[in-house]
Amino acid sequence: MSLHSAEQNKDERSLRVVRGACPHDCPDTCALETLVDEQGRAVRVRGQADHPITRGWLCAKVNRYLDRVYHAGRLLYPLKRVGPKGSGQFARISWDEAIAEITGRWQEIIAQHGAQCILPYSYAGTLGLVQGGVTDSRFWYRMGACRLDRAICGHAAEEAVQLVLGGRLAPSPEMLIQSKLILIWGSNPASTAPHVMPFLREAQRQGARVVVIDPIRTLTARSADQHIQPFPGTDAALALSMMYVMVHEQLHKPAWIAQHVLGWEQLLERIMHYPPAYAARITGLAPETISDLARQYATTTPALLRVTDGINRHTNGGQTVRTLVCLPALTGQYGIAGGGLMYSTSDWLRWDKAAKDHEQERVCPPAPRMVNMNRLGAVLTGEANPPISSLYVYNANPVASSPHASKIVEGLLRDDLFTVVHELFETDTARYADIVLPATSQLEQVDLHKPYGHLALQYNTPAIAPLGEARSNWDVMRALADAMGYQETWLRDDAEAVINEVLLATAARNPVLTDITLERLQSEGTVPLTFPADERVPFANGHFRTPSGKVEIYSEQAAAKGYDPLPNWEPEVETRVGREGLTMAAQAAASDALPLLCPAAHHFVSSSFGNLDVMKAKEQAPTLHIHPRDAEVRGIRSGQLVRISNERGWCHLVARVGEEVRPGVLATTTVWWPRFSPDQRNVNWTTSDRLADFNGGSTFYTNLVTVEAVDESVGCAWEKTS
Ligand SMILES: Nc1nc2c(c(=O)[nH]1)N[C@H]1C(S)=C(S)[C@@H](COP(=O)(O)OP(=O)(O)OC[C@H]3O[C@@H](n4cnc5c(=O)[nH]c(N)nc54)[C@H](O)[C@@H]3O)O[C@H]1N2
Ligand SMILES: Nc1nc2c(c(=O)[nH]1)N[C@H]1C(S)=C(S)[C@@H](COP(=O)(O)OP(=O)(O)OC[C@H]3O[C@@H](n4cnc5c(=O)[nH]c(N)nc54)[C@H](O)[C@@H]3O)O[C@H]1N2
Ligand code: SF4
Ligand SMILES: [Mo]
Repeated sequence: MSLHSAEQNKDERSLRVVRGACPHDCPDTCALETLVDEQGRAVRVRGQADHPITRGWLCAKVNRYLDRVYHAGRLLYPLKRVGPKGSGQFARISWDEAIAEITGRWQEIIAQHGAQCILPYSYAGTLGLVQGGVTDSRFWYRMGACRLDRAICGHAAEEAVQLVLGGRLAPSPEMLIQSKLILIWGSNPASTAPHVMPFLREAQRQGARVVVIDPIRTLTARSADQHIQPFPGTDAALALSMMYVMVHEQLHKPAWIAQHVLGWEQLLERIMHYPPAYAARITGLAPETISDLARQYATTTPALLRVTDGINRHTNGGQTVRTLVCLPALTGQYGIAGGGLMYSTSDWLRWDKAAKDHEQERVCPPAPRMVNMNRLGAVLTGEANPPISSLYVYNANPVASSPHASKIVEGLLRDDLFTVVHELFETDTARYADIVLPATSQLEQVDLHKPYGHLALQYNTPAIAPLGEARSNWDVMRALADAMGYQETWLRDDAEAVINEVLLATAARNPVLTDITLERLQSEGTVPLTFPADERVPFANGHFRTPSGKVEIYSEQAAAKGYDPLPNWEPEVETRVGREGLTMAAQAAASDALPLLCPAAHHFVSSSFGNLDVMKAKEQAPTLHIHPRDAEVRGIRSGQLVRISNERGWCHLVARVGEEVRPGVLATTTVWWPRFSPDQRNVNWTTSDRLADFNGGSTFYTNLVTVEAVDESVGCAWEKTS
């Protein structure tokens, strides 16, 4: 032991260790340990050593969580706007004044226009049961506020998985080591679920092959055994063509299919339209690459398919994911340890809805209209009738992270819109607020976390007192309920009581909570769901959660929703790929619009962490990756400022010329705060608020833009803001 660590250990003996949960939107849901000194100050955050997935380490972002908690920009007091909207001019007010002003305005709105004119807007600031789920429902349902369809992330994929398998069941990452072939398809765990990576490496050491299918050479792709780069939005054609090869070479498993699949004959007919020579024209891959991938997949067992939400953010995202999810059925990979699909573990445990939401209580008015969060700009500027009169934003930063941002800003500038933002920081969204409320960080609040990437519950005990006058989401809901005169105990209970109620109600009908109590969660922090190891392989009993109990390739439920009853490839709405194939001229022109992908950045979680200097420095710049061929025709050099634009808007990015992307495809990572970007705007000034084919999903990655170099003088604008 070095002198340094000996001293550190001695120092640490005087510190209190508090167990918590990472609140961020990440499948790893890490177990945190916060070390708190005698003055009540957190001095270190680390990963819990004996947690099955966290295993003692945190990602690059949350390793610096204290930089976030004690950031100089933390909002500490309620504020009221004193300058024009968006000017960032605020004056301090008390909580009593803030709550009185908000509820006073709401009572007027309710009397004049109805509660459906008040819109709560939230997403993934924290995934906790109380500070997320319960905050999203109880108070708003009691009021009868406008409903929000929280469809910004994985809605199309979720529905696709639901239609085919009837539920989101996935193996926990530990099971990866049983796989012999792992297809990572439109997913980038090295950045977005980093605790999957050690299991992936272990699998590789034991002889498994890892193939990444992604138009971008991601961090995950760089360490794979093979990287296949299809043109974006063409994956369903690739999967159908793999099926074609399997059937032609009789590599599929007819007996398994006969027993477990609904709609095989109908699918077969579709598959026949996708010989590799045709799919090659669509995907931009060589026909041999497709045949070879099909053979690898069909002849290796167990073979695991990892799909996450990245690939679903296209106009054809629902059908794409649905087609991919059918692949394991062709070779009977469902129900095998180390095989099948790794999408999400969410449906092993679903919280009891009645206990969580209290929606059916007699005091709650009937559910009013619902608006889709992807349409926020449109909703604020005319799509909603009667118009939205008040917007209450928490757990979200729409000006940075929601599509078609210029429309959102236009809406937020409305003089007749009363906007409240509950936040830790003065985000680009908070700047447009009439009232800003200070929020607690995870170290300052109680919560319970149910992961979507593994199988252990995580309790979050507060480690420190709230900074300044910061309050948790649920505590603000309780104060608002009080001021609105709502008497119900389920709007007054504290976070522990809420957790206890939901746990008890859920445990009464789901055996995975057997013996899991609030007391146990509080004392142990991490508590694995209680079910036997042999039941941890999804669908091992051959039963699927669909109406027929089978893998539903043909789906009556899809047909009833007006979707194609079968999986298929549809060209995207904005694309260079039609049914005849990819229309990339041999001689690409500078004026050609190209598809721009904008997936997750390694050092941010959506826009969270985007205000930390250390993370900005690591991300370097809002970068545009462009292939040398496409850069050359446009006269673009690395380091140069470029303008990307389409009919929705434009922004400036810093070019990086290289082979991170295939020719004809652009990429940037998201999301940079507009405030810290050139000209105070980011890529979401160009992304579309069109909805995906399934379930109102977002379509951030169906985005054709033109690119041009800008003159050097604009370059200074980036230097100044960075
Ligand atoms: N560091 C970090 N971690 C995060 C997040 C973050 O912002 N930063 N965000 C969190 C959230 S909210 C989510 S939803 C998850 C997302 O987790 P992931 O799904 O892993 O992440 P994404 O980066 O959205 O997309 C994954 C990959 O899909 C690829 N992709 C996009 N379109 C296509 C396509 O048409 N075909 C193919 N084959 N690939 C395509 C992208 O190039 C990208 O590399 O990550 C979570 N974790
Ligand atoms: N261009 C582009 N845009 C994207 C994506 C993309 O791939 N490309 N990905 C999309 C995806 S997958 C997602 S999930 C969305 C996420 O979009 P959002 O849910 O809006 O996520 P963030 O931008 O991280 O904003 C969350 C905000 O909540 C705040 N917050 C954190 N904890 C608390 C709390 O306890 N209380 C309160 N009141 N606030 C809190 C944080 O400080 C942060 O500002 O972004 C989407 N945006
Ligand atoms: S963001 Fe993900 S990897 Fe990082 S600490 Fe949180 S749960 Fe773990
Ligand atoms: Mo997401």
